[in-house]
Amino acid sequence: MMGFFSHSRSGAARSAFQTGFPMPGNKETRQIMLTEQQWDQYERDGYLRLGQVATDEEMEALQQRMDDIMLGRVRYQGMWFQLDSETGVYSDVPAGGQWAGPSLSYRKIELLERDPLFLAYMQHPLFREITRRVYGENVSIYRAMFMNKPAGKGTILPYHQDAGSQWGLDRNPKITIWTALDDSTIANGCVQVIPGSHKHGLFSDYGHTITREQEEQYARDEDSVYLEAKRGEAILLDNLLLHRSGVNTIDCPRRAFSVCYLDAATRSVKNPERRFPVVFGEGALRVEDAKPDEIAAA
Ligand SMILES: O=C(O)CCC(=O)C(=O)O
Repeated sequence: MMGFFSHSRSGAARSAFQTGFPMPGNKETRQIMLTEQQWDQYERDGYLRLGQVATDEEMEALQQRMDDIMLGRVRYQGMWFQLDSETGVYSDVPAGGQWAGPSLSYRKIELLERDPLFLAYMQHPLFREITRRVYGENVSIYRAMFMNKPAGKGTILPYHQDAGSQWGLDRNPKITIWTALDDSTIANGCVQVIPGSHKHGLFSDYGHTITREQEEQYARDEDSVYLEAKRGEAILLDNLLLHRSGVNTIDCPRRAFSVCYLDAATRSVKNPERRFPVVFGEGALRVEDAKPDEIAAA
């Protein structure tokens, strides 16, 4: 782990500044706080481009690690895997579960907080500042998720919100930070959003996807924005923002890493004993404790 995201160790702030956070207009300005203007923009649109938070080398290591996890070269007990559909149709996505053998056709993988590289990334000082402003000192995660549109494949993800009773929480999550692990374009199924749609609140208590009528009224194509992003670009999303993504029509994958942060006081209504992994504040996971259960010999 030495040398990778060393901000998570003490001495860290210096490395984080070296890692850099290029903001629009001034690539030399190292910034780990958002300006009030950026917060206003986020509140207006429901999303905010954060720029590239990690270095190119760090991004390459995350890409490589993702492939290693999919191919079974690096294994974690209990990590959750879901293969992509064969048809591109959302209702055909197979149920998830254990690793199902080496394949680059996984659609979703969760529990990436068990991996030291991904844990270090999600604990970046900028994300610390953002989550502090939204939730305060103690922050957990609902999920740390790989979202993949495999080369020439992918499944249409219909417009939805990331909140509502199906999440089974005693309060709705507020923010997600989505990071492109590859250049993300219209051709390979980038995320598409309806700016400002978070202001409508939750479309149904059930949350998640919306009805055809709601889509016609609130998610018109002409009001949507494709969030094309360069590899490494991170985007802050309000969990109530309507968003979707399409299929990948090119022969390179469109991989992404999406972390939904929670107030650490959030509890599961189905299982009040359940504790969500804490990433900032009291009892936060430590990168040095995150270790693969198995690393296959090269
Ligand atoms: O990456 C995608 O295609 C969709 C991501 C998404 O829905 C999420 O991060 O909540």
